[in-house]
Amino acid sequence: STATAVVSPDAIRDRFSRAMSAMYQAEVPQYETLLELVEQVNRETLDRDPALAERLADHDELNRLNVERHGAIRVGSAGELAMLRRLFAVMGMHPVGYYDLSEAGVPVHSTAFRPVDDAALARNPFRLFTSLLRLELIESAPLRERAAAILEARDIFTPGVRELIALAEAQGGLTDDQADRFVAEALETFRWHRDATVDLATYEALQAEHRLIADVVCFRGPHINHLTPRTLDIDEVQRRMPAAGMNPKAVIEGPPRRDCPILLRQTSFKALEEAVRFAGEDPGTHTARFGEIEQRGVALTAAGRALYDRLLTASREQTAGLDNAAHQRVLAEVFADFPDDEAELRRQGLAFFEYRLTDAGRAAGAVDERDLEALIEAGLVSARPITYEDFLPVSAAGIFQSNLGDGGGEAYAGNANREAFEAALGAPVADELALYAERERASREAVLAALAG
Ligand code: OOG
Ligand code: NI
Repeated sequence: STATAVVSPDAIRDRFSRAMSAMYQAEVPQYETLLELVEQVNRETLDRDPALAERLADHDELNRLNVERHGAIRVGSAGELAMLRRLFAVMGMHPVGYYDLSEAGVPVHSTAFRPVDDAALARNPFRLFTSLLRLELIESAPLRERAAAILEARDIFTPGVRELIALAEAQGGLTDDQADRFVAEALETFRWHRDATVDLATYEALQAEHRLIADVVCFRGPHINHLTPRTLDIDEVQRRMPAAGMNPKAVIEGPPRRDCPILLRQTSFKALEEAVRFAGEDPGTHTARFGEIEQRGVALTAAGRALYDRLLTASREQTAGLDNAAHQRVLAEVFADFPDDEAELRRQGLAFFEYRLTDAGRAAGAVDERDLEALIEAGLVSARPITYEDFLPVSAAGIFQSNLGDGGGEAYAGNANREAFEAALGAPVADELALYAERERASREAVLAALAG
């Protein structure tokens, strides 16, 4: 056999995310409209604010803006989740974080498959929020066993993708040609199927237990249920959605608008009711797929996250039932207690930053000063906010619920079970805070070592 170079996992992920986006545009035309709206608002925002454009370019954020997406899928069994882990690893996407949604009445727990190192994130940060159904939370034993049997009988992967995953593992990557085949084969797992695998009565029984259970169990595979572009002005996109024919959820999830954006703000348009066919040719409809947008800010430290969680909880007592404008006003008042200034966020240890030498710093020769704030003040070092690359459980619950409609949101006894999730996955999930802390630490050491001469 000819020895041929393997292509980088980053290149495969980039191809896959573009192929996924093209497939979803063909499947859900409203997604294409949403992409156009986001692109237009991003362009206007950058035109209006050249300083922002310069900062984003400087921070390696501008290149990735137009390819940046996250998607979401839901699977039904440990075997499916473990195989997905191997599939995503081929593209340099690894499980980060554990999210328990049962507390919010959604019988799943989740992780995000995403790239982890700086260069990979800068190239294409494509991520997939991946949820595993928790059949053990179904109370009725016969229904639980029926769902398990249906899931047991399906294979969500093509034989081709199974072979290529094994090949990638054995040879340490894929050649250009194999990578193209891998992308085409992998895409099949996430395609929409009009034909349900069950009859209408089974669908309705599962739907009555929880709409999400029917969505996971009754189809041939984990159809991609949304793809989310990143906007620079989520308030403006939300305002323009109705005129573009989209029905946005009531409120934007996450923190309020700020000078220094933190974490993640998200909103979505409501899921579409789509025609499906049940076994026995019964026609029906299924509601699963929706559109979502996000605006990302700086990653918070454990202290910053604790402050965010405390303020969000405090605001929730006051925001119940409010429209978005009023909701955002209350949030802004409550979040006045969260410093909105980069230097203050650094000094109080609330957010993660990456340090770099400035041109002056590179020219400075050996410097005695070891205090980073003093070095920043002297113009030798710059600090850039590290972008939050993960998700927020309270926001995710809000997104799930706005798409489950009536009958969603019943309570499951909140019981996180990270061990069970990792056992199903066949690997531990990385701790997102540790990843950000390591990036900050490495950049600080590098800067100080360079200045020590
Ligand atoms: C995932 C919902 C959560 C997000 O961005 O937090 C989500 C799903 O509906 O499967 O997409
Ligand atoms: Ni999402």
